[in-house]
Amino acid sequence: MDNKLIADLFAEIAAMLSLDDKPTIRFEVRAYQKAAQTVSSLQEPIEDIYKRGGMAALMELPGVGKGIAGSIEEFIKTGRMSKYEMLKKKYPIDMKGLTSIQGLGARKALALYKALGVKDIPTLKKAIAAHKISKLEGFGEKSEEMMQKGLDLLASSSGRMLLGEALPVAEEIVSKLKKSGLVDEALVAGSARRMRETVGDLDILALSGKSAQVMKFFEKLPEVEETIAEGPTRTAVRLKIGLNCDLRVIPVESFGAAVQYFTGSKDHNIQVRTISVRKGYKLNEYGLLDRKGRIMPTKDEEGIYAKLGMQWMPPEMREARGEVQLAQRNELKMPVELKDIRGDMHTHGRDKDWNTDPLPQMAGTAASLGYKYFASTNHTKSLNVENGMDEKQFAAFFKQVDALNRKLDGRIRILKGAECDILKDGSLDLDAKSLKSMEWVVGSVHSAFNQSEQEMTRRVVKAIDSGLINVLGHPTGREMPSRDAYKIDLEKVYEACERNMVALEINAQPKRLDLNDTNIMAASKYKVKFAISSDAHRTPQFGYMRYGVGTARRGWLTKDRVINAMGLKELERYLEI
Ligand code: DGT
Ligand code: CA
Ligand code: CA
Ligand code: ZN
Repeated sequence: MDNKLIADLFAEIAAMLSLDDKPTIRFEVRAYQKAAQTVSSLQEPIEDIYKRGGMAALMELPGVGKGIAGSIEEFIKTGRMSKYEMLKKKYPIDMKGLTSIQGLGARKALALYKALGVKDIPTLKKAIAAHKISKLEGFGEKSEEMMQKGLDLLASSSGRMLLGEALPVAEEIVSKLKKSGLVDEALVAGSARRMRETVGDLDILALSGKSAQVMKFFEKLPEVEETIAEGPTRTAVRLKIGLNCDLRVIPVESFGAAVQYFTGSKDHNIQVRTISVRKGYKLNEYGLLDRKGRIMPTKDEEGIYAKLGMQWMPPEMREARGEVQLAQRNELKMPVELKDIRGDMHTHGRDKDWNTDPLPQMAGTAASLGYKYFASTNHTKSLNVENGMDEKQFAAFFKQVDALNRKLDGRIRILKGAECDILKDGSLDLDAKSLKSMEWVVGSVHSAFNQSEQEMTRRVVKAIDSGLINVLGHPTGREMPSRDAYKIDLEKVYEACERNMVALEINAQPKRLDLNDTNIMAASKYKVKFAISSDAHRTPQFGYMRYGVGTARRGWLTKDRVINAMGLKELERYLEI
């Protein structure tokens, strides 16, 4: 019997009791709090004490009276505590889940339940997203922020991690392995190679004959927190960023098969294996074996797909969504690539907005990436926290953009635009004259996320139908891990976009990736174009583009659908600017 288990139950009982306003209950609350302390600080299992001296022995413990001793006895005998269960019925709260969030104790959790009906992590997320907690007495903006951080932390420590946080670390490890001189080849496989928006763990493969040395080198890397399991072919570690990472060292004759196998996905692999069986082969992580069980050496995965009579396909497409069948018929179209991207259609930056880098710096970075153009799309006036501008301020700002464009002298062109708020009722945050003067307008929802599906759909469709926006920014509004997509009928949105020649954004911010892969696939059935955009607020964030492209590729999006895969001339023609 775990003392902590009982102590936690008592603490929770105390918290639930404290919700009652009756003054007499205070004694009981204090008693349970005290009992929780006593039990958790005991040096021996409470069960042993009970077995030795029964109820009497329990009641000798400080703060334990007859009632509480009875609860302990009941729990030891039956594994249940009726006092707890009774209160739990009254307050149906996932206390364990909620209190696992840093900055949220049982008392606060119960207060949130009473005031806002928060009963578990999903309802807490909703309350935070709707900014309900900051308005609550005794909570405020700070504690809402704290809870948001706690949620993020929880997601990153217990569950899956954002690709944008995990992939750079994986690539750093791979690069160090390559520089070590111990491996002939190394790469990131698994979900990270497939550019899934979140990863459960990292899978790194190395081609080397010096397995023991490679493993030793790997375990000593500064990114590694501790070794979990160690072996000649696989070593598993916990990384400091709070994610597990497997390293597998593979001999040359198996490398192609291993890359294919460990890239996955599992469902894709199962389909591919069926094909190999039909051909009389056997495919596993060690190799592709012929009818006689001999390894057919394939140094890369292209060789595997070729021997199976299939097109090779990018890892992003390997999710068993029909790619295997198309590849067999040689009908798979290759998706857009990072090198196809010529510009960025959603960026922030001006010197009076301290959340961003100044525009000249943004332009410098965009040019250094080889971009031919990018759209400056700062926030509009109703977004106070983001220093949104009104019509006049935009006009003045665009004079600066003109001057900068002249100075840049064709090295790169900055398009004058805005990320215009779509207000609650679907109207736009700037007047039509101001919006018409712009070359590229992103329309985005940044408020009132909790509207009904009908309201939200009507709101967004109205904005698309206004004829004043060029692209719908982050169309579902989700922010991983804490904010889910708002309720909206996306089919109606796609239809409206088709009707008005409004593009859909694939926002590349790692926490957004919005539209996501499956939505991109669904939207592609309509005659719509897409803008893959970094939404950079600072220069390094231009680098988020790869996650947007990865998501587009997961959605099988081809280059001809992507606005910012156009050259500058083509784009100018398209936009009639
Ligand atoms: P994750 O880590 O949850 O983000 O997703 P993955 O895809 O990285 O999955 P993981 O790390 O469990 O395994 C890496 C790859 O190994 C996976 O994508 C495909 C392959 N694999 C793992 N288990 C199986 C299996 O039972 N059958 C087959 N065919 N392949 C598997
Ligand atoms: Ca993995
Ligand atoms: Ca793994
Ligand atoms: Zn933005």
